[in-house]
Amino acid sequence: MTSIPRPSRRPLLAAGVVGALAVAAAALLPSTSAMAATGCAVTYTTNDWQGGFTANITIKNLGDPMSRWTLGFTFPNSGQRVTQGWSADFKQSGSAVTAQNLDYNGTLATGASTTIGFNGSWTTANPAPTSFTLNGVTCTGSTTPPTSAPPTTIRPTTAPPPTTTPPTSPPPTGTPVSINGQLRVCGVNLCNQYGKPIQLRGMSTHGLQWFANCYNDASLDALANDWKAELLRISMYVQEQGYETNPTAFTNQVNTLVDKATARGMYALIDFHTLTPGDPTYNLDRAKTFFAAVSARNAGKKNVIYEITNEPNGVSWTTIKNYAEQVIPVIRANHPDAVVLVGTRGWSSLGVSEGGNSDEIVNNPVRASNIMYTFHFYAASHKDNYRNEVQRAATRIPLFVTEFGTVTYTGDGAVDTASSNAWLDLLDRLKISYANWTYSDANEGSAAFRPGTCASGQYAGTAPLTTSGNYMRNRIRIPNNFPTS
Ligand code: IDC
Repeated sequence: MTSIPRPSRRPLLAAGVVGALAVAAAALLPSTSAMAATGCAVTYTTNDWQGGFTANITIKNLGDPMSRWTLGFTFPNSGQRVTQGWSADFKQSGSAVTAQNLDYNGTLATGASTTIGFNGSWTTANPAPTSFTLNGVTCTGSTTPPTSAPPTTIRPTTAPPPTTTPPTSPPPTGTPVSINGQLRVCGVNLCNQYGKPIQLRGMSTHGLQWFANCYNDASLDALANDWKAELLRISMYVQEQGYETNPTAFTNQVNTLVDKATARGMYALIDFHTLTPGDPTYNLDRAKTFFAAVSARNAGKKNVIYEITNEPNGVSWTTIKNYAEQVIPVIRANHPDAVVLVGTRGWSSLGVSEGGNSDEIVNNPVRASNIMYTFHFYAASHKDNYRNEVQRAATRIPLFVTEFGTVTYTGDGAVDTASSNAWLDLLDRLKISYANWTYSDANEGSAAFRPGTCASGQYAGTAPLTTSGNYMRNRIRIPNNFPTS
């Protein structure tokens, strides 16, 4: 990989637009009639950059309990579009937008709130909508913050109650999957079942065609219990004696490893490991066949994530996007709520290794929801200019580091500790999930185990580890305190 250094640029981040506040007639006025209780409060905030934005919407039901809901609003400006929504089914017609509840969040008790959101684009300006409806009832009130102080008579006259420190709760017990459940993309983050951003940390297999003897109950026990990893990336090469030589056998091997990850409460990332040729379209038919099979087989699982192409290279972003828009529906037809990951241009470098950057994705995102874009790096080869681009992109698109090495991009060489630290500190801070290349005993610097380890069958502890393995085990073992409410 070559890199073209670019000046680091910062996104134009406008302060959040503060939108509608509480707007329940019933709550604000003295009750004078026995009308059915309807009312809602909506908060609409955005983070804006040139041409795009992320919106978060909190809906509070101030009326009778409801079991399903549809939020409606109209964009003031004709250039405003919803591009990718989450936690609701968004539809747009002209400037009018509706967002309908999903299966899991339709019930809203009186006083209950739910939060939904979307990524959007705009052309000339991005003003907040001026009114919202919930099940057709207008959430009355202003969408701009009050400009004058409310009447003093409704201000509290006593000092607020003393603050009490909430009891510190012990870290949640359970496996990563039992704690976090079904994941979904929320804004630029990966969120758990409580809608809270999390980071998954784990390891990637090497090519299954070469290192099948490294993936068994003993090695996966070590990964789950000794390394305390949350994620196993299952790297199924398509060429190089991989999938194309025996689709059924490789599909079965992937499914067996999904089951082993599931049994240990880890997330399983199914990697369709395209590499050479770099045009994913070359493998489009194989991808459709493979993903139809694995998504049907694993549809009932909460812990499966799909990576539809490893490292596109030598092709345009448009080609990758076109591939993604053909493969994602195949997965969604069977496994509608699974997170799907899309490789990026230049060996999943967000385009940087081919002289580009993430603007091409921001300006032309894949038309699908609940997806993330992948970024790969090798710490001894890829440094500040790549880190700057990740930092810049991370405010605008959801990122997942499905592969990285502590060494050079050849997969070999010495561990670059300084650069690896800089990378992992950045990913931790941004809550970007990662898988390290590789959980294998390949005779190369990126492998976690010394050659011969897999034949010996002893994986736990530090004795079998290489420098890279020891480094990664220490990083991954750091407790990950997942939010549970
Ligand atoms: C490398 C392996 C190496 C193998 C080679 C074959 O480490 O043993 O001979 O693939 O193709 C990637 C790829 C990944 C590479 C890795 C290191 O996704 O397949 O593995 N790498 O070169 N992208 C950047 C680096």
